[in-house]
Amino acid sequence: MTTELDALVIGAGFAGMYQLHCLRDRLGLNVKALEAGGGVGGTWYWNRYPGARCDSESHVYWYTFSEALMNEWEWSERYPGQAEIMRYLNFAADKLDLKKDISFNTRVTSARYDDAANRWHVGTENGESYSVKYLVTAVGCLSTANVPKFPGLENFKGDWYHTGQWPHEGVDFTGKRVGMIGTGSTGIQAAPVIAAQAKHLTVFQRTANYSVPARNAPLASEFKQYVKQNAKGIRAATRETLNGMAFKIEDRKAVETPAEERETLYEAAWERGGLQFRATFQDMMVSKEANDTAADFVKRKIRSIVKDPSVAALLSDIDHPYAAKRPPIDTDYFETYNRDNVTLVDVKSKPIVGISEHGIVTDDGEYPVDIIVFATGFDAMTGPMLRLNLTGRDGVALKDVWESGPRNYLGLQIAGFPNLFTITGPGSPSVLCNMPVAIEQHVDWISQCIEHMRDNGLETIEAKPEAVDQWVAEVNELANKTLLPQAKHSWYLGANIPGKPRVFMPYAGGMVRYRETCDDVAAKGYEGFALA
Ligand code: NA7
Repeated sequence: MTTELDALVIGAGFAGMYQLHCLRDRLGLNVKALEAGGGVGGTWYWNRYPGARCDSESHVYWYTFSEALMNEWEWSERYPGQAEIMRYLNFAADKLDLKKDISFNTRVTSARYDDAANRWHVGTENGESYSVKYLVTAVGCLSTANVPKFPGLENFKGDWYHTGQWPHEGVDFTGKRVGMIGTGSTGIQAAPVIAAQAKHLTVFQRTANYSVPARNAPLASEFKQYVKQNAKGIRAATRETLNGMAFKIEDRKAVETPAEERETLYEAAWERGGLQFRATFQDMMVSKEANDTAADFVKRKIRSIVKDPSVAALLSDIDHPYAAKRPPIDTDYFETYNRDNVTLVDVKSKPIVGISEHGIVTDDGEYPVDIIVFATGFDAMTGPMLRLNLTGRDGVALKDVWESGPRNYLGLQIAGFPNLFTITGPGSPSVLCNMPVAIEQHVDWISQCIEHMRDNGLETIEAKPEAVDQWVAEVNELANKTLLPQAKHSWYLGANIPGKPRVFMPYAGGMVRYRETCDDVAAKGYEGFALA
């Protein structure tokens, strides 16, 4: 039995939920969403590890398309935690009555374009099949967990978990020796919480990382009131910044600011906490000299917090510019290394060679542990798309089209894959932007495009190969104007996955320019797309 629909949305996180709402309630299409998880929430459904929290502040981390939703919700903390975000997304799904049109526990395993019928045939793990005109992927950027292939893991006698596939019932670390691999945003959030409960925590660090205090706190009732009264203004502010946040990147340059004044400004930003640290100077991400001033400041902070000089040296031996990898923010991360029950192991100089029955084995010997936590990240951006096994026109597989890296137009469409739209994938600002802002822009654009097609009796829209070539070149050029590609181990570059092509994947030109480009393309009759 094949279910015939106008459209199918893959995923029911922030993106899939809004896309379902737009296509069903604004355009009146016959549409469904398929979701691998047992509920809505996307990344927040899976990432239930201790300390999981959003790095965007709560007053900008929500839907802004509906005043009713904004009026009825109130966040409790400066940064929303995983459980509160799940409550919010369930609240939104219920308000919009979305769940009745979402199939949960339904993983898409194939999607094939049928040239003759101009339909997408979509298959699921459960053996269901769908035939649809429009297919929209809302699969997130960080949904394909990366568990490194360490030999011997299958023989490990303890328990192991990847942070992105965390058990719903939680993990009790009481009295346990825990080994955690990875010091990205996730490891940096998890370490203090695990250390507070476990008998011992050993952190295995390959690349030392910067982190700035988050300074999370409950929101004061005055601030909650301010958000309620200024919701529209806050929304407008997030549409005017490069990164979809409500704060502006300062106009001043680090290289033109006297050292003493610079130090005062960094100190104030450190005290304020959060991703805003990156906005202290406008040249921080384009000038190595400017960036070095921030890098040096954070490294000095690390050395002042961590009491053991050899541990402090390892933690501050950072090999990339500040924020060239996704910059973490934390609650007591560096302070955690002052605890008696925490050990740092350098696996850059002495790599992990395997897992034994009883622990983690490096070039230096065996570290016995009861539980291994893999905070080892994701096959980012392309991973979730490739896992869908997409086949376009003439039976061409996406994995072949993207063999040397992602190729698309505006990050929205792939040549040879008609009527397939991707939300916040590679080639779009996505992970360099506050995600709900990027998602709302993409979903609005896609929905208006489908409406345009319907109103004009059009059957297919497809990116032109020459538009793809130009877009890929522009994405590369914009990245190369920044320091972002200089972090050799970054998941932005695919460098965390062995064998993955090294291509800087997100669009680094900023959300404002990106939005203007997409609007301009639409205003010019969808320039760069073939419409038929
Ligand atoms: P990240 O940022 O990709 O971090 C993964 C960490 O795991 C990082 O420190 C890696 O070291 C480490 N890692 C990965 N593979 C290995 C192996 N084989 N050996 C040792 N260490 C390894 O993932 P996160 O989950 O922390 O964050 C992902 C995003 O989620 C985050 O940026 C936010 O946008 C939200 P490496 O740096 O590669 O040397």
